[in-house]
Amino acid sequence: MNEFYTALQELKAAHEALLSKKNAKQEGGNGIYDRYVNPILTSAHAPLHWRYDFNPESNPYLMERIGINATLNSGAIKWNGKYLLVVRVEGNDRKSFFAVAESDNGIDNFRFWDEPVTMPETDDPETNVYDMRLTAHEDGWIYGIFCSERRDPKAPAGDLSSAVAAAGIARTTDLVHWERLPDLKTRSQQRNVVLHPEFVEGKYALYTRPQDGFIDTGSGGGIGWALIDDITKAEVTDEKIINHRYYHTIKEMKNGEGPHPIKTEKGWLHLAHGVRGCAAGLRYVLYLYLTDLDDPSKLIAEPAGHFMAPEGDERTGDVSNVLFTNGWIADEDGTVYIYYASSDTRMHVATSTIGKLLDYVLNTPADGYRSAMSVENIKKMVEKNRSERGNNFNPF
Ligand code: BGC
Ligand code: BMA
Repeated sequence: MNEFYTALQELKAAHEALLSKKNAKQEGGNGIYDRYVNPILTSAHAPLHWRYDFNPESNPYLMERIGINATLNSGAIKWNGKYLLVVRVEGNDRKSFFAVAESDNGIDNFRFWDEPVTMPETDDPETNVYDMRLTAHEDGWIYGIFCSERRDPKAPAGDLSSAVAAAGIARTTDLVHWERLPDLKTRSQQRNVVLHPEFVEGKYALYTRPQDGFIDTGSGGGIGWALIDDITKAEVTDEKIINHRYYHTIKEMKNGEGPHPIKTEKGWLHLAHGVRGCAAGLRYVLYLYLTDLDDPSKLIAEPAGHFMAPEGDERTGDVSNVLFTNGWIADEDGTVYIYYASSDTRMHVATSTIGKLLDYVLNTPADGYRSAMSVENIKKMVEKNRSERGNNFNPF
């Protein structure tokens, strides 16, 4: 018995040490954002009381009864002065669910709330839920739109992998009690659906990602835009693509909106992911683009290539070579907290500012779609630096 309690104490002490660990900015960097030394959430951060039965009689070996496999793709919101993530927590059973984790400063000491979110199901319950985007809408509700996935009813008997993805919609005022609304009605499968925070032409506006199949976007794909009359019976009737896929770019195979865009004086600042296929599988990276303040569906700037790509330890995990994001927080002082997951395994934060991100989107060369154009961009840079050499400003 004593042994049990000693072991339990050690377990709790190690957990507390992990949760209270301070984070620090990584040295170096590219001037655009800062990465941090430690991931902000891992499976080991999951509360012990979700995983262990603390009773020595029913759990004499102090075994973990319910294993947590990963903490990934999290929605984010600043709420009552705290930085909250609605984390996709995945159990060893491969089911994911949502759980809120809270931090005072947005960069460390994230702690899960006592219990995972109880998300109401619809009449046709899904198998799995994931990747929630949070939007505090001007209608007063906080919405969570997420992927609701079930086995493809048309799949042949032996095919236990084919699935269909739809957008689940729920809303809350306290992030504890959620009202589930009907899933988004749309012609195609949908993942990566995001609610714009303001009404547009008096309607709710959604970023969508129409696709033909579960994985393949097929002839579809691109980030779409749709206006919705009634969010309690949301249906996409008309959808236009506002951010396209292109051959030989970081989003050749597919792309999708991350969290909802941030409103800035120069336009709506968007964070998205782009995917290309290669011998190692799908490679997911993050990119930014800017749309018009008065017409959020109108693209005004988009730097070439990725904004962030997997680096170092981020490169490996359950699904290696993946950075994915569905949450960021723009603070009152202009700091932007970018919450991203690496390789479908753990959560990280990177920080930047609205000023820096706008400078990045407006002054990074756009994609010329050909090697020769990339060389031209570098030559322009060299020429600029050469002409400024005379004034001792930038010797090289
Ligand atoms: C997984 C997602 C993944 C999707 C497409 C789902 O079953 O849960 O993480 O994005 O498949 O590969
Ligand atoms: C999906 C996404 C994410 C995931 C990624 C890589 O399509 O929706 O859930 O991070 O694939 O596996």
